[in-house]
Amino acid sequence: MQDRFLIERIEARILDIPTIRPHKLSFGSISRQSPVIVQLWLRNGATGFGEAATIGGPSWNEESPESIHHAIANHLAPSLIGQDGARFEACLSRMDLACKGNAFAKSAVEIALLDAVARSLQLPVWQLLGGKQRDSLPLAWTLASGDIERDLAEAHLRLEQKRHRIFKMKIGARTPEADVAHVSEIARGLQGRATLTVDVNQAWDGATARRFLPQLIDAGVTLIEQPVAGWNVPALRELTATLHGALVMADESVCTPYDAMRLAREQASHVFSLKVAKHGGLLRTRKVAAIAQAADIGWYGGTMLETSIGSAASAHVFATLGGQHYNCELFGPQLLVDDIVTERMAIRDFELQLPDGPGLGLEIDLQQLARFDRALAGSLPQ
Ligand code: MUC
Ligand code: MG
Repeated sequence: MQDRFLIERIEARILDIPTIRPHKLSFGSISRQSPVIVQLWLRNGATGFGEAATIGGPSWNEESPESIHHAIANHLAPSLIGQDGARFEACLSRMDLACKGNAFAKSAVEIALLDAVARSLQLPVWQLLGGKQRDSLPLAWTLASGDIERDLAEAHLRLEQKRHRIFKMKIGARTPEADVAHVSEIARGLQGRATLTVDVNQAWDGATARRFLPQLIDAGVTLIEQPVAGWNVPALRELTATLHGALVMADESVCTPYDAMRLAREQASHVFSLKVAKHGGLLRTRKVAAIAQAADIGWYGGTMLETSIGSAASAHVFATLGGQHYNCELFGPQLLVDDIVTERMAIRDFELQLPDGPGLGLEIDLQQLARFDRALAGSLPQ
């Protein structure tokens, strides 16, 4: 047993951080994020931070901030205390024994573990994941205010600032006709200056998708994310085989490596949206990415709208991946009114710059953590 990496303590807290504007998706509108932040202490004195964020409580998938907190405090943390924290895979197995599923909760703990061990070794987390293959990642922004004028103003500003030139539109809440009109108007307003994608977040059935996706492609959309329900792999496969002029991306359909194997076997999508939380951590994200690569499926660096902690963790693993690459959308910090780090990752020339410091390469602002801590709400000056 390597005593110096012994896990001594793990704590989790739920934060409530408002968003800069309402963020509208097919299943609802959010005006705050409630990330669960994990802090993990090793015997050698090093600490690490991890995060799992959901969107709209348990409405994106089964886990909620409260269930994540519960799983960590009652099952995952007790399974790891006293263990050798440098044995990452063994720690994941222990968490699997203690708790079925709960991928988001496990990922928050695993990120904190890698951060703590990497800090002890004075290495960046990407070094523990195989080494980086890129220093920056092209960064998308999501237009989801629900208002065309506001969406266009946001897009123009971000183009001028050289921050984003890939824009994802959230559709599926209104009629498909209204969505096509909305996307077409945004496309006209941007006059070919940006790459346009849509995320339907499972809202359509196969017939609706077959009828309306070609109209979105005509309007200029080049990447279509999760047009049908997560379970509806037959429809996803058919769209992948028959649509021309755009790529089909699986998001809610691809969480575990077993999901990835099924989609790969059936060639049911052109691209996987990789998300550290839904895959259950950084190491398991690499496993899903390996399946994508072996099946000639591209990858895209997805987000659950995390703060800088979760976004940096995702950037670290995405930067290690090879294969066909379809950008990332780690813009969560920019959607929040404030952050919990002293300095955010830089965005330059439309790309997110990967931190190089030890661990996740971020300094956590403990005052900000306390300021947004749900359990302390009202007890501190805002
Ligand atoms: C999703 O389903 O991709 C990511 C970006 C965004 O705006 O919402 C999310 C969730
Ligand atoms: Mg999605």
